[in-house]
Amino acid sequence: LFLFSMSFSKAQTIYNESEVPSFEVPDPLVTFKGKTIGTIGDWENVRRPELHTYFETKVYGKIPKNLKIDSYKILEQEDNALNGKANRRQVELTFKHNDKVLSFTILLYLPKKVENTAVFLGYNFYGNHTITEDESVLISTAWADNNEGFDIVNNTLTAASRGKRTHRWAIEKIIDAGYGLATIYYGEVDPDKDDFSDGIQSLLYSKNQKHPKADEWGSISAWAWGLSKAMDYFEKDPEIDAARVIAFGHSRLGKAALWAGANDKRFAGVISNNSGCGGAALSKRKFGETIGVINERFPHWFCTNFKEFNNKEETLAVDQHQLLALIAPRPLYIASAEEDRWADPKGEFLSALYASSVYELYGKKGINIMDMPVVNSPILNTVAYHIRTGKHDVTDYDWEQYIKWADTFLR
Ligand code: GTR
Repeated sequence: LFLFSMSFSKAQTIYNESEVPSFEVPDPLVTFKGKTIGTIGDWENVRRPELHTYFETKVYGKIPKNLKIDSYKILEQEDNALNGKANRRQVELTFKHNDKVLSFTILLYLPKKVENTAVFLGYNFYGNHTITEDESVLISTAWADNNEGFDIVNNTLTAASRGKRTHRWAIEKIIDAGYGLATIYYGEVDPDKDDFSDGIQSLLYSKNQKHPKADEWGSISAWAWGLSKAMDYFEKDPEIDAARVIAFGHSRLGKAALWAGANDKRFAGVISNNSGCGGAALSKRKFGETIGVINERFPHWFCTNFKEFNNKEETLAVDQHQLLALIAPRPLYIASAEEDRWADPKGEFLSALYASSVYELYGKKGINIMDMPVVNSPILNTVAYHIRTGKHDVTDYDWEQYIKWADTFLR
């Protein structure tokens, strides 16, 4: 997919700093009507709600109803997983509405030596069984995009791809540091295709509705919803400290993690790994992927209203730094990769920098340098940032920084 995206829009894609048109981003601390915000109260009661509503109705789309977990079931559990270091649990959450049913399964590893565990929660792209060699991890039967590299044929996940994504999930490091890891195959919540007859949206349609309304949820909102429902489950699980859960996501799933953190204040923090356009990167800075390109290739990710801004980024009343600001004062980590120019590392950095004024309002330390740091030199403040060497990916280096940063506020 990534290679495809590089060639798709080669003609228009800007990869040269000198070609980036000048742009202006709106101030998080000035309301749409021009009033300057100087207090936490005004931010929380006036500015934050108007920004949230804008992102909800113009960018990602509203979640029509707060559907509760109908039931949950422990499908499998083991007290001696990962060479005896961890408990493993696979928990299926089921949702019902309008005679339709949707289930998704959370794979959980919790360190044995810790009680009331803080957890990293994040989706995976190709099934829970790809994140580990552990033979006991169940293989999802949900729809998957055909992909030879992951042995997916007839849109079905297979055992041949067990463990194929271990390099993105530093499970041992996470467990050894005393954290739990929870992951979900994102296709179980909403299959990643331009088809609104399936996925969680389909449970909540009104009579004869076949597509979300222009201001209703696309797939990113659906995935964000799923993270919040996992949180509903964590609140019932005595072994998990629901007050210390960090939403994590890479790329499109990083976009979902950010939106989940903006919607749901129960998340203690958010990590956006290479989330790019429609995630951490500024939209008005037209470097790499743009709104027009993302909406054309993935028409189902954002709400229909977002298409108004195709090639008209300047008409957006917000930009992505204000999405980041919605997470304040909770810790937020934005990570880029040097070779991931499609995601615009500088646009991701500037977004974290421009969100920082809201963190400062709360007396928290945001990004306090104006220029991007050099590669592999993380800034581990409440707003954290790094750009590492290498490609669009999640690496051990990334996880080492996330753990170090989480230790500063979750311990
Ligand atoms: C790309 C897309 C990016 C990013 C990425 C991914 O094709 O253009 O916005 O989301 O996919 O999720 O891997």
